[in-house]
Amino acid sequence: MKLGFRYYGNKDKIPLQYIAEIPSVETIVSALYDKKPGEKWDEESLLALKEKANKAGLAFEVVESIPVSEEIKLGGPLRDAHIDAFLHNLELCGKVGVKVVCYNFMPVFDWLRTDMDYKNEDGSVSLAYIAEHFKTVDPHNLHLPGWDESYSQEELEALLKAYEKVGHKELFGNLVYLLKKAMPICDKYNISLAIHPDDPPWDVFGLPRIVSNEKDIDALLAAVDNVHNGLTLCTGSLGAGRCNDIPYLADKYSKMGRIHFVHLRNITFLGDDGSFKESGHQKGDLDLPLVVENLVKNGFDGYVRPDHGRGVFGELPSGGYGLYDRALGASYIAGLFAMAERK
Ligand code: DNO
Repeated sequence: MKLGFRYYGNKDKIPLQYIAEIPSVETIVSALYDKKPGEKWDEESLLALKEKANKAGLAFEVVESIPVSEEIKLGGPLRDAHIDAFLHNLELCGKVGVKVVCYNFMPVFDWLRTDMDYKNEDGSVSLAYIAEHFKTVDPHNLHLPGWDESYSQEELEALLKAYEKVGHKELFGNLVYLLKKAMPICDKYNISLAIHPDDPPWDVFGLPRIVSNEKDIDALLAAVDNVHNGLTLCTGSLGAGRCNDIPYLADKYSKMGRIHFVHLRNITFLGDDGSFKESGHQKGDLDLPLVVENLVKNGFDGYVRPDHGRGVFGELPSGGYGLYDRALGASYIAGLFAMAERK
């Protein structure tokens, strides 16, 4: 496996040099974050990012993400123009040597949490999803921690309305439509698309989600049966669904060669109502050593990165993307793989 670390470009508070100093990290996981969904990227900026990474001794082989516009997900009138831009960006990634592009197809919201500073007993701070708190969140008057205000309340209303006509079936059809257009570029550059599962893995605010469990993933891989149509196995996202057996899914989809990227973090369930907290990488209810064992057993040679960390060592909670706990996570992941590979 190749270990990566997310880097938010020039606006990232964590210098690239620090990332390069984390043992075993080989590549940044990054993107052109100032570009909007549906907008075309330019080769110079992508190359500049690559050169910056290379100067620090790191590769740039994973993009997270090329954002998918709501028009594409809705199958709206601008869909084809936005798909053109998506394909253009994918092609640029291929040209500059990126191997995997992570993306998601969640309507309107990406990952969702209700609490950004859940206090752990040891004094560290986690992101959490508390079902009771979620009940008080009103999408028509949205105040959600971590919601990056990608849309104004007005835009959000319009989107919620537009999605009234788009159920699971339509959303799935729109994803397949995009993927079929993307595969020739993936084949040409040997670059893989790796969809990020829904986080949490169930519908929210009545919006459909279609990458939440084994059945969803089976349907998606079968609909576009090309090795470049693959998965980001995000253990923490899928793992929040009690029906998802993560070591089993890791085994099944790596055997099929369809896992290209792994976000490896743990969660701890808080009761039976869907609540959970992110417990870093080492501790929690998911059996990550077994996940790694299964990946290695099947010859997995894709990319892995630590995911959201806790706030530790006095580092302010930073939406999961601080340095310290992710660096601890990277070391833990490297250790798990070293052991499994030795076996
Ligand atoms: C959260 C991330 C997600 C992920 C996107 C992929 O921290 O894992 O925002 O980048 O869903 O498109």
